[in-house]
Amino acid sequence: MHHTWRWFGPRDPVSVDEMLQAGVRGVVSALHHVPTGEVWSLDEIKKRQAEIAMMSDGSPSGLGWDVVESLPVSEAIKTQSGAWRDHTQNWITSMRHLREAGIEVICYNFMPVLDWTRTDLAWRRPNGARCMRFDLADFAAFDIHILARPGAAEDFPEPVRDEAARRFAQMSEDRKRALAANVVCGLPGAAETLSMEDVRDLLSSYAPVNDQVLRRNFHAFLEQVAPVAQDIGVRLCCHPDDPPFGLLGLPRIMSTEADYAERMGSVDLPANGITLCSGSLGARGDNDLPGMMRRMGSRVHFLHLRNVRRDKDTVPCSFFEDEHLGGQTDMVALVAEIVAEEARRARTGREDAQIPMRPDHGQDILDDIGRSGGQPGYPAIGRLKGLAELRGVEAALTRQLS
Ligand code: DNO
Repeated sequence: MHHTWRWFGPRDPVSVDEMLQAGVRGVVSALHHVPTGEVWSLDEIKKRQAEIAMMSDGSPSGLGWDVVESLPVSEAIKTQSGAWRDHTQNWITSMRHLREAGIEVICYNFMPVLDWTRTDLAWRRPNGARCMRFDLADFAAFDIHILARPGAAEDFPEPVRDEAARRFAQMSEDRKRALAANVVCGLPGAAETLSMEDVRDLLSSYAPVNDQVLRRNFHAFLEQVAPVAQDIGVRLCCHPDDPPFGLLGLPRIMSTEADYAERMGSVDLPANGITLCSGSLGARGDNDLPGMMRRMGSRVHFLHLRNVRRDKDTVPCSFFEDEHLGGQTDMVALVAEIVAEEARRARTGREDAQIPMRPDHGQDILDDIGRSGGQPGYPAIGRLKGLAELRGVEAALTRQLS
């Protein structure tokens, strides 16, 4: 695996020096400051590359910008409304600029409105570590009682509804505010603090977009972008839904192996690939991660290795982000499948034999706790620990093979 690290740019409290010391070989980044739908200029791309290439004392880091995460797909494209045609052309132009700058792997997602969502961003584990958690009853309390979305109650089984009502009745105003802020953290515009009215407006823009329409719009997008990617040597990799089940009445179309197979088949080109995110997909007990890697490995262009523990095996369910070798995905089995896929690629002379991987998320441990200004889930030490564990597994498995 090619070991990478997500860096949010110069404002990220985790520096280039620190990721280098954590042992990474490459960087995953994005131009978060460019509004969604606009073109990423070659100048801005090169500026980020220069930032990545330099340590804080000005010496070379030896690191490059290897993967884009994410080149965002606008809501207009997903709903085929407003300026969606211009946005698609701009997305293609950005992709061409990235390729011109030497970047070949582009991660994106096609999740309506919600990129990711959790109810707790710093949930305490018994050993004092903090992690992110999705609690279904808390989410239902938000959806039914705080957001007051019409029809929300029907979307949850009765015991969850009852539990949500009981919890909501006992919630302080502070807890209600915190819960709402946590849930909307992964929404576009969350940084500017969305009101519940804003969230309802965002959701209502999806009223005409059901599951089938979203699948059609995704297909139309892929038909435009994938042949260009194939032609210029870019590998596109779609990130799964996080969590991988329907929420807030929105359609979800990248949650299972069948979804992935359908999307890849719809434009059957190697450039139309996937991001295998074991954490997102692992929130469904029916997603077999090692099996997915075995069956779809040739189209996996990017790996997010992370682990979750589900409270129950229902879909949807509550879960928390466990340690990288904890949780319910058999990480050793998954890494073994990755190592096998890389060996297959090497045998057939594929230039992308090494798949970029990043330790996805990490628990807040040691000095991570209380370090402010970071993105939830992206602490320095928690991720370093995850990376170290994953590298250890990989090293042991590769030694066995040779
Ligand atoms: C959260 C991430 C997602 C991911 C995008 C990829 O931590 O996994 O925000 O970057 O969904 O498009």
